[in-house]
Amino acid sequence: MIETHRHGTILAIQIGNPPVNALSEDVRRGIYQAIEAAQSDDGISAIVIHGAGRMFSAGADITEFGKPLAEPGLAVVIDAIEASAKPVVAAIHGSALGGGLEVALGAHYRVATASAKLGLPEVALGLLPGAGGTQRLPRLVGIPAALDMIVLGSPISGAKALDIDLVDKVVPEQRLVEDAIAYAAKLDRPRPTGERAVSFDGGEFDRFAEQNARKIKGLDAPQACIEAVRAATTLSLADGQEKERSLFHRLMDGAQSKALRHAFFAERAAAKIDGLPKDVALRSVAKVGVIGAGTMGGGISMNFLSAGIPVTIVEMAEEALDRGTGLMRKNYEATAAKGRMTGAQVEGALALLTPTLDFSALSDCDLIIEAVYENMDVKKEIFARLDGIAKPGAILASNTSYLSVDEIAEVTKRPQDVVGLHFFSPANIMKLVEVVRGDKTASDVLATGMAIARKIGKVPVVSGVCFGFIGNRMLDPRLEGAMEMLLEGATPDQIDRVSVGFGMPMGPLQMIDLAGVDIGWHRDPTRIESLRDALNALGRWGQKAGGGFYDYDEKRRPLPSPAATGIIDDYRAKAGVTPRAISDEEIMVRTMHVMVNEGAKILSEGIAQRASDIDVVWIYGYGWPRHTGGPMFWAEQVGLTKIVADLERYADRLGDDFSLSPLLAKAARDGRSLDQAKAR
Ligand code: T1G
Repeated sequence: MIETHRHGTILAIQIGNPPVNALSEDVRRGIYQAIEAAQSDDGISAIVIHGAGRMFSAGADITEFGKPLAEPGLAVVIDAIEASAKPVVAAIHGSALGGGLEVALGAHYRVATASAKLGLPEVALGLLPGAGGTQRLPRLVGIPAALDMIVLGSPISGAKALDIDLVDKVVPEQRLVEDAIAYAAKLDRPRPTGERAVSFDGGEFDRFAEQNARKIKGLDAPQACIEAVRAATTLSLADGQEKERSLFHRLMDGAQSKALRHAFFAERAAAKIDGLPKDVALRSVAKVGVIGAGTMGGGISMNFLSAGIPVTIVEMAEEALDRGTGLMRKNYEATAAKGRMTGAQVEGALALLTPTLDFSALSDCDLIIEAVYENMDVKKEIFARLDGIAKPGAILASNTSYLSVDEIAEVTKRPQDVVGLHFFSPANIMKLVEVVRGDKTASDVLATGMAIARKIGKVPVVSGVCFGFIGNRMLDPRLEGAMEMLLEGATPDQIDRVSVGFGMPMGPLQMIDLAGVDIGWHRDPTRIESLRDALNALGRWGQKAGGGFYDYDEKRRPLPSPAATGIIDDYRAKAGVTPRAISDEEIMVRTMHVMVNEGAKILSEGIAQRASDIDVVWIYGYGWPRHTGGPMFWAEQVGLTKIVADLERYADRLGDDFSLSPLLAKAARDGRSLDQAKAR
C-alpha cells in the first residue's frame, strides 16, 4: 500500500494500491503515519509523494462509500500534509483525480508530466470534492478555472496545469520521481495553500452560472459545488472546509449521488461477460470492413477511422458511395469547426478510408460490419456472399437493430464468427453498442466485439438474441403506450412533457418524429389503419419532412401542429373514439413503467446479464437521465411494489398483449432487487 524510500534527505512516499491507487483506509493511514514520522526526523528535509503503477491516484475508494468511514479521513490526512513543517512535493503522472488531486493540493508544491490528467470529477458521482478541494483549488488557480474543474468535472492536462499555476514544473515521465526529488532538495520552506487568499472580481459566479445553466439545471451536486467554491472567497480554510463537509454529506445521502454512483459501477460491470474467463485471447482487428455507406455505415466507419483503424467501405453504387463518404467528410469538418479536431486529424482519418464498389475488397478485413437496410433477406444474401469472401477467422458482424443474429449466422458456414454490433444513431456520436451474442457466437468473438467497442470509445453491453435486443425491445411498449394515449385523447405535447420533465432528452412522440413517422409504413396512402398511417398519408413523416406530430421551427424546435391536431381529431372521429382526459400519472405508467416491466422480462430471459446492464443501455443509448441511475435502478428506488401496483391499476388500458413480468411481481412481493429475485 504505502512504501517510503529515502533519497539523501528527501523522503519519497509511494502510493501503491492497484489498479488505480484508490485512497483506501490503509493508504490514508500509511500516508498520515509517514508524514507525521517525518516531522520529527532531522534527517529529512523535504517529502515527495508519488503513485506506483500507471497513475498518481484515482481518488477516494468509491467502494467504501456508504460504509462507516475509518479514520483517518482523507481531509485529516491532507491537512496533515499541508501542516508539515517540511516542504511536501506531489509528483503526478497518469491520473490525479478527486481525492488524488486533493492530496496534491495539500502538498506545498506540484510536479507533473505534460500528459497527466488532473481533475475533480466528484460532480459526476453526484458529490463534490470533500477533502478540501473546493477550498484549495480556487486559492491556487482562481475562480473561473476552479469552477470549470469542480462544477463541470472537467480534467486538465499537466501542461495546462502549468499554464494556470496548478503545478510548478512539468517533467518527462521517465524522470518524474527523480526530478521531483531534485526539486524538493532545493526547497527550504513549506508553502501552505490554505494561507493564500482567493483573487476574484465577484462577477465570475454569475458569468459561469449563465454560461452553464442548461448543464447544471436540476442537478444537486453542481449547485453545491458552486456554493462551496463561493465559500472559499469569504471564509478561512478551516471554516470553508466545514462548509464543504456539510455540503458533501448532504449530497452523499441524496438520491442523485446514489444513482450516479450506481451508473459509474454499472458501466464497469457491463464490461464483464458472465462465465467468460477475463483473459480470453482476443482476435486481432487491424482492418475493418463496412458494408453500406448510409448514415449508419458512415457513422460506424468514422468511429474506427478516428481510432486510427483503416476502413474499407463498400456500396452497391458510385452515387451512394460518394454521398456516404461526402457525409463523413462533412461530419468531420463540423467537428473540426468546433475545435474538437484539427484539419490534419480530419485528413489523417479520411486517409485511412478505402471506398469501393468491389465486395471482394473485404477479403483482407479482420472485422466486417454489415450496415444495410433492415431487411432479413438482404442481410442473409450479404452474409452468404461474405462467407465466400471473408478470410478465415474474420469476425462477421451485423448492425441490425432488431433482427435475429442466429438466423443471419445460419446462412454462413462460420456461425461461430457471427456477432451483432448494434450501434445507435448517430453512430459516430452515441456511445452505446449492443454486442449481440448468437447461440453459436464464439467466446473470443464476443470478447473481441466488447474490446473493439471500447477501443473506439464506446460503452458496450452484451445482449442475447430477441426482437429488438435490450433497448429497442423496451422502447416498443413505450412508443405503443404513447400512440394509444394519443388516440384516446392526450396531445403530443402532454405525453412528451412527462418524459422531458422526468429528464429524458425528448418524449416518445418527438422521438418518432426524429426517427421518422414513416419507418415501417406500407407506403399506401389509401390504406389508413392507424394514426401513423393517417399522418404518413398526408406526408407528415416527421422532422425530415418538416413535420409529423409537431411542426418545427428553423432551429428544429417542436411546435404544436394545428395540421397534426386536425388529422388526429379526424382519425379519432372515424375510429369512433371520444377523447378523454389523461393524467400525467397514467402517461408515466404507460410510457415508463411498461419499460421496466419489459426490462424485467429481458432480465429473466437472460437477454441481459444483469439489471444494471439495462440501465447502461438506456443511459448511453437513449439519454435516460444519469442522475436517476437508469430505468431499473430508478424503479427500485421508486419501489417495485409501487411499480407493480401502478401497472395493475391501469391494467385495463395496457392492451390485451400486456402481461406483468413474473420476475417483477416476485421481486416486488419478496421485497428483493430484480437481480436477487432472478438469482433465487
Ligand atoms: N475507487 C475505487 N475503485 C475505483 C475507483 C475509485 N476511485 N476508480 C476506478 N476504480 C475501479 C473500477 O471500478 C475498476 O474496477 C478498476 O478500478 C479500473 O477502473 C474525497 C469523494 C481512474 C480514469 O471519480 O475515472 O475522490 O471493474 O476500468 O478505464 O473528494 O477509473 O476492475 O473491478 O475505470 O483505466 C473521484 C473514478 C472519487 C475517478 C481509470 N474519482 N475512476 O480508468 O480503469 S470520489 C473518480 C475513473 C473522491 C474526494 C471524493 C477511472 C480512471 P474493476 P477503470 P480506466
